[in-house]
Amino acid sequence: MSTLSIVIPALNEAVNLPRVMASIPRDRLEREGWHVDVLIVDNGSTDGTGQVALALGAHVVHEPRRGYGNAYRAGFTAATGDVIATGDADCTYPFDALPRLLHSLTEDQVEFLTTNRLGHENRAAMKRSHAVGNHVLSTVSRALFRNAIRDSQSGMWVFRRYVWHQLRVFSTGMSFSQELKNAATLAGFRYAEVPIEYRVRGGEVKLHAVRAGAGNLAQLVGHRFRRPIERCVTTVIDLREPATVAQSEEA
Ligand SMILES: Nc1nc2c(ncn2[C@@H]2O[C@H](COP(=O)(O)OP(=O)(O)OP(=O)(O)O)[C@@H](O)[C@H]2O)c(=O)[nH]1
Ligand SMILES: [Mg+2]
Repeated sequence: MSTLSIVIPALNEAVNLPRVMASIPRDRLEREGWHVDVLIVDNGSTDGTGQVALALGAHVVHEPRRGYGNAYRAGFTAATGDVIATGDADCTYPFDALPRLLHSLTEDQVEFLTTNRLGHENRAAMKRSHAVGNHVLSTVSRALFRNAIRDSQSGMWVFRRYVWHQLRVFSTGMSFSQELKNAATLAGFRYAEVPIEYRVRGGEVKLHAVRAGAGNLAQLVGHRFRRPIERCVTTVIDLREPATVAQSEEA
C-alpha cells in the first residue's frame, strides 16, 4: 500500500473545513491502495480552525508564522506519505478528483503533477480581475521559465514527496505556488498539468490580490535571474590530476 499525505493550509477556515473534509474520497482512495493522512496546517487562525480540523479526524500542524508558503513548508516537513496532494481549505479545489489525479501521476510516471483552473467552464468561480491577474502571471512565468504550465497560480498539486526534498523553495507567501512549479520544472522532474474544476470560495476572502500579484511578479523575475540552485550540481574530482576539478550540471 502507498501512503498519501493531503496537506491543506488553513487561515481561519473553520466554516469551510467540514465541507472540505467531506469532499475527500477516503474510502475510494483506500480501496485503490492508498493509505490516506490529512494534515491541516493551522496558520495562526483565531476562529478555532485547529480544533475543528482535529474533531474531523485530521492531523493538525501548527505554523504560527503567517503566510501561504510558511504554512506549506510546515505541512511538507510533517508529511510522511510517498505522495503529497494539496489544495486550499476554502472549498474551491476538487479533492473528489484525487483518484483521477493520482491515476495520472502513477500511470504516466509523472513526478510533479499540477493542475489548471483557467478553463472556460470555471469562469463563474473566479472574479474577472483575478482571472486576468492569473493569466498575466502565468504568461510571464511561461515566458521566463520556458515551461508549458498554463496556470502558474493553481494551488492543487500532486507529487512524489522526494521532489520537495530535492528543491530549494524560499517564498513565505503566495508566490510559493509559482516558485514550487518553476523550481520543479527547472530541476528536470517529469511534470504534467491537467485541467480541474474550480469552485466558488466559501467563507471570507483573505487574499490581498494586488499586493500578492505585485509580489508574485517580483518573485518571478528574482527567481529567473538567480543562480540555478535548484539544479543538482555534481562536483567531479579527477583523482589522477589532483589540481583538476570539473563541474557538471544535471538538469
Ligand atoms: N491568504 C492567505 N491564505 C493563507 C495563509 N495561510 C494559510 N492560508 C490558506 O491558504 C489557502 C489559499 O489562500 P486563499 O486566501 O484562498 O488564496 P487564493 O486562493 O489565491 O484566494 P481566493 O480567490 O480568495 O480563494 C487557503 O486555504 C488559506 O486559508 C495566509 O497567510 N494568507
Ligand atoms: Mg483559495
